[in-house]
Amino acid sequence: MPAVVIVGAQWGDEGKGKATDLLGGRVDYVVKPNGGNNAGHTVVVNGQKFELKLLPAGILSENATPVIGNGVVVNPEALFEEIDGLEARGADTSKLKISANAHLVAPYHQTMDKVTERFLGKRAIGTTGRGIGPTYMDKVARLGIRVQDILDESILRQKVEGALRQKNELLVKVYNRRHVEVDEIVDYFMSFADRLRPMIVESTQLLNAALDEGKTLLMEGGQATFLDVDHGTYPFVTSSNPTAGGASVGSGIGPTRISRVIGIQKAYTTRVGAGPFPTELFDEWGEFLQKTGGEFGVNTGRPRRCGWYDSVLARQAVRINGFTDLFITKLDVLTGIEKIPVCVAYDVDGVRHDEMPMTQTDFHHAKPIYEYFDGWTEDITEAKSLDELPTNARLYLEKLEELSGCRISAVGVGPGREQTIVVR
Ligand code: 2SA
Ligand code: GDP
Ligand code: MG
Repeated sequence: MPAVVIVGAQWGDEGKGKATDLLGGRVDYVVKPNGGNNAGHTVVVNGQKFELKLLPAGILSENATPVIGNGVVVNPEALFEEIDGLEARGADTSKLKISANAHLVAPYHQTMDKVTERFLGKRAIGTTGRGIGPTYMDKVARLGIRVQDILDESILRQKVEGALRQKNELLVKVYNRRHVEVDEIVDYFMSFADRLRPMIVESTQLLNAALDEGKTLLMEGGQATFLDVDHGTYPFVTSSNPTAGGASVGSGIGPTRISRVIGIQKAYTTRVGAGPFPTELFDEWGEFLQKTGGEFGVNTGRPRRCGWYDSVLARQAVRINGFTDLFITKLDVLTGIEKIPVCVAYDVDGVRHDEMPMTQTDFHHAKPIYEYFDGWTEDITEAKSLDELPTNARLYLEKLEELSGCRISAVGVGPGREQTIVVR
């Protein structure tokens, strides 16, 4: 397996951290291609819980070299806070490499994120407030500051001057915020330069050379398919491309070098932040999933909205990403439910849609059409193979395979690294 991509197949928090951790032990490099410290990945190793935000979850895999790819936006303060936190707990972060082309998150990006959300009022996106959107905006507007800019203070100053000329107009005249000084931002970034410098690499050459030598790598997508700025539930999305194609762009690994694309999916669905969610539950079942699944944001602590598995979304995710495999997580959370509803199609104002509707308006009006599958009551958290699962749990998985159109290659039965059934 030369290059493998892991993608969130829903709205995030599917258990990508756990999947990466599991596969990370078998690869030479783990690359984060998109997002920033808006991510939140939980990895439980020997009962010890680690929460990764900006760093790839693969940093916990002893033999893999972690790489922050060109498509990532790096908040240097958050980076070193996370590194120091991990080091204090005995993790080795010394191999971390960061792409010279990755963009830097500045304090003014965070201000803009929060003020924009306030301006949007009831149309707010429910962002993580980490400045991710405004940093990607500057990247596309060609006003971004890149990691490599800290290698030369005079270049950094030129870039900051350019960025602030436009930014201060906005901050002061539109957002009613204080004027930001060039020195303040240059000094801020330069204060991280000594620690950052040794980590900076030309990451596409490094990674492609590794593949040439027969080494293996895992690309660990942040966020998820329906938070993708192109394919997600726009405008309730993040500002990067967390889909499989985005992993290629965000790491500089050509699509032909990718052999497997693994979609991570919960056995039900959750979402943090605003935006449409057809199978969302507002009753005691929603509370059941939230409580049993421990559905709270890793990064912001926000409660996650919960609902049943949506196979319309699953089919769309399989299509967009070209998944070769699915990893179904949190099957254990469904234990004890007598009849498990699965959304098979939508009803949009009286019209049946078997696939994702074309317009956002229709998706907002989509009501789930459910089929019901028999549940199980046996504890499955110790199961090591499909044979050890109750018949109805196996049938539920078979149904998901059939409805999504993609084979299931692994199943999560608990948060622990070892609580995974690997099928193939
Ligand atoms: P942003 O901050 O600009 O990326 O927010 C835009 C939308 O993307 C959603 N988003 C996420 N959704 C789920 N999980 C994410 N990471 C954290 C976690 C979330 C947390 O793993 O738990 O701690 O709250 C994540 N990051 C971004 C966000 O909710 C907006 O809907
Ligand atoms: P990510 O953003 O996709 O990496 O996912 P998060 O780490 O934000 O959220 C997934 C949560 O589910 C974490 O608390 C994991 O420890 C937990 N988890 C992952 N897989 C399983 C599983 O199979 N069963 C249970 N019960 N929890 C799981
Ligand atoms: Mg998460």
